Amino acid sequence: MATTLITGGTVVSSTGRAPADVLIDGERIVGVLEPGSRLLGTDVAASVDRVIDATGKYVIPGGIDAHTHMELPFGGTAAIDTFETGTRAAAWGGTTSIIDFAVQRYGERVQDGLAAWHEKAAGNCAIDYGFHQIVGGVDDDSLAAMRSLPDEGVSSFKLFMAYPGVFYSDDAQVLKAMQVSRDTGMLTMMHAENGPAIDVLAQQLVDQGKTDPYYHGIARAWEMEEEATHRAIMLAKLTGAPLYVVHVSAKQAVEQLAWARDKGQNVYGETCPQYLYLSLEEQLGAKSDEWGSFEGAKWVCSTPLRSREEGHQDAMWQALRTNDLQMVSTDHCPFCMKDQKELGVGDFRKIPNGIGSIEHRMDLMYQGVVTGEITLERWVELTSTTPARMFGLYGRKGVIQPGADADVVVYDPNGHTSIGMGKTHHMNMDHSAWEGFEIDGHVDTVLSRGKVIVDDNAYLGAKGDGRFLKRGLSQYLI
Ligand code: DUC
Ligand code: ZN
Ligand code: ZN
Repeated sequence: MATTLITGGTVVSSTGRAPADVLIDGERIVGVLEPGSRLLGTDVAASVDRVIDATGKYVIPGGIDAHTHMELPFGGTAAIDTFETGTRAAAWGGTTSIIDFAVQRYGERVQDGLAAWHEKAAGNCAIDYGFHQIVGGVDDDSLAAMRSLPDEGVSSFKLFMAYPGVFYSDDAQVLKAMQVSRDTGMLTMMHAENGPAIDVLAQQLVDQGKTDPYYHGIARAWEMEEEATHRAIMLAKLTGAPLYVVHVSAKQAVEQLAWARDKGQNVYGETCPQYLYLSLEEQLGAKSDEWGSFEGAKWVCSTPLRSREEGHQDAMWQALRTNDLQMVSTDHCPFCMKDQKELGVGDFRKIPNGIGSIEHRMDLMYQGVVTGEITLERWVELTSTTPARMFGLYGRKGVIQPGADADVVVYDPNGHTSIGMGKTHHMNMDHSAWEGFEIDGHVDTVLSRGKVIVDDNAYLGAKGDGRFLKRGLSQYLI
């Protein structure tokens, strides 16, 4: 087994930073050493197979993106990244583990949905991967099947209070699924938006000829998110289920989470880079020669972008600082403009919902360090350590310590890049939702279980490097 020493860098954890060398033996970290240490009288750097010079750089645990959708079927099409292309792009961006969502729909068996996701992913991933289970059809069979998920290493499931007729669960179904969550310890993940009310508002807008992408965000008003978040919290309280609300974008939804957390409830939430950086106003103004006012379709996602004037983005940053929100995932759900987003020309309801960001999450969140929104330590916590703890991976992932998998990123705070169109990313999209974003710093070197998979602008990984992660129950609950 090859030995590696990452030397000269500043190791950053969720609790501090210090100059240290990281010693790796095979797939594991075996030591975090004083810089220039000698072991058993020998210079460590001289006795390892490979030395990675991290002088002037940060050495951080590999990113964990706990919310991705490779090949998710949506609105008559499917998210365009496969496990191969999506995990490769993740690696380029310093993410070394993902947790994707296996899908079960009404009338299908949970076991079959999970098996289908194993089939899509096995042998195709560049980095390690786990699954949550979407339960889109809560009934007696699926409720019984859900009880076996923890044995399969799937310790969380997602329900939708949105999308009637597709993934939607009504309150009775949510209640029953949460009872399984309480009994098993599985985390209930919630898409908290009032779908039936949104569908009425969306129909009324289309009837008035308001069909542009911008109206997606008008139909999906923040009140719909606040209301559903509150309802989910109350159902979780009643049942005793631990609750994790995905893709939080409304400041009022955060207030609901904070209110429940202050009462000691096991309630958590994530936000995503799009809710920190992008806004409804910019979506309204988005125009291009090619797409006209349909350009805003590149930012159609659910929950939707929110108004900057109303202060949602600032509230998300604040919640990340105060731990009212605990982590940042991408909700990576990429669709091309051509043939996919354009399904919704003339009717925003038909635009597939999703943005691709898996490659940019670590960089985008690092900009929060640059601008002083978050500390370096909080950057690591939000993008790696808490995702590991929240989803039962901590110890193996999310930390640089002896015994942990050698998933390590060397991040160079120097340098500057501008995100451009398709050519400057490795995601399988014909555009970038992040076009024009200026990024300070960059990912230099990425190790996945000890193997260097990205180094100095070269991809050295291979499909099949990634293994399935059997996850335990959440290590974050109170
Ligand atoms: N919710 C998600 O989490 N991802 C894509 C679409 C959606 O509504
Ligand atoms: Zn969702
Ligand atoms: Zn999602």
